[in-house]
Amino acid sequence: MSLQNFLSRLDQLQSDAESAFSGASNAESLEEARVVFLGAKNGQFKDVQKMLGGIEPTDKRAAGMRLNEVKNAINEAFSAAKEALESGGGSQVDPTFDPSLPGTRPTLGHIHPITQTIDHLTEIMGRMGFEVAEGPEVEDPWHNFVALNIPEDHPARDPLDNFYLATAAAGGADAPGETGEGESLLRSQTSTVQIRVMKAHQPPIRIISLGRVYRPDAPDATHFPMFHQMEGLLVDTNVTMANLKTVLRVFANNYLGDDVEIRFRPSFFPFTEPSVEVDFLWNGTWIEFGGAGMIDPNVFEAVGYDPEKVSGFAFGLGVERLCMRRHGITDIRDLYSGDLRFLQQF
Ligand code: FA5
Repeated sequence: MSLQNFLSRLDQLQSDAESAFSGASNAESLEEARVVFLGAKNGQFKDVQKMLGGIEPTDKRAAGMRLNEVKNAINEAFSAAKEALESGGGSQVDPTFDPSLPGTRPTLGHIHPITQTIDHLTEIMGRMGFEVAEGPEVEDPWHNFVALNIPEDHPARDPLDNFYLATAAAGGADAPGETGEGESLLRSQTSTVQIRVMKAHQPPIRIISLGRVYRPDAPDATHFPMFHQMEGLLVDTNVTMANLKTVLRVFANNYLGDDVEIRFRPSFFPFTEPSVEVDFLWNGTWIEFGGAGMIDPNVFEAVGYDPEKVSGFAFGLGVERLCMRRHGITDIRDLYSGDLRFLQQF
């Protein structure tokens, strides 16, 4: 065999082996290719190596040198392909991939404006030392009414004003008779969390609780059957209405701006005495954001506190109304329409 033929056979072998190794898409096909080219018995390299015997003695040295080079190159190509497969990057290029086509932009999630508002309110109240407390959305009448001094015949307990559930009480009883005869309902106010926190902890207490509440209100621009409230509760000794007003004013100035004023209007809630409606003046209009007052002694007694020793205030503000005021939203229903063109503005 001429040297020329031998060398071109070697070149062909090297290029075949390299493309077979780099084209292997997994460990099995790489091993098959290795046996074809480097197999000790019938491998193609062995076959070519045998042809060395037919080369003229004067050309043997050059042929042998080239044979070694090709052997090293094929071994290196095999190691590189093996490493690429092991590191997870198959060397096979997807034939359908066209790098010149415009990409598909991944859709990014977006935090709902009410969740953003909850985070913001939590941050402002946290700076005044209020910690976050939570309670269940499915409540029993003891926590939703009885402990909050709302008697059996009070209109707030009317089935037309609440979502009663046809299941067993989910909140669990904290004391005998606290399950309200096994009924349960979707909580109509976050004031239930006041009771849960006071039952579990002794004063001083300084908490907020932000969450969903449910009422069968017909939806309109300012009402929705599911909405959120921010409950605040502070219990200590010698707490006064002035403390309540200061906390709410500092809150309003931080959330809505320095030019916001606050007003208390006399009102009635069974669980506070005295009770007030809280209005904020903003851009020339007084707007009601929630209710507040000093904790009624009957509530302290229901949770086992001595009303002679402790005093405190509570407030409950509508989160949607706060969010709407801050962002200039005119219809609460937009918040729950699921319309991304609206929601993505926040
Ligand atoms: C209460 O729910 C009392 N628990 C507040 C309270 C807490 C008083 C602690 C005293 C002490 P009220 O029913 O007024 O109060 O509701 C409070 C606020 O929730 C309202 O001012 C309003 O901002 C908001 N709100 C009430 N109903 C709806 C509704 N259907 N949709 C949206 N927001 C509502």
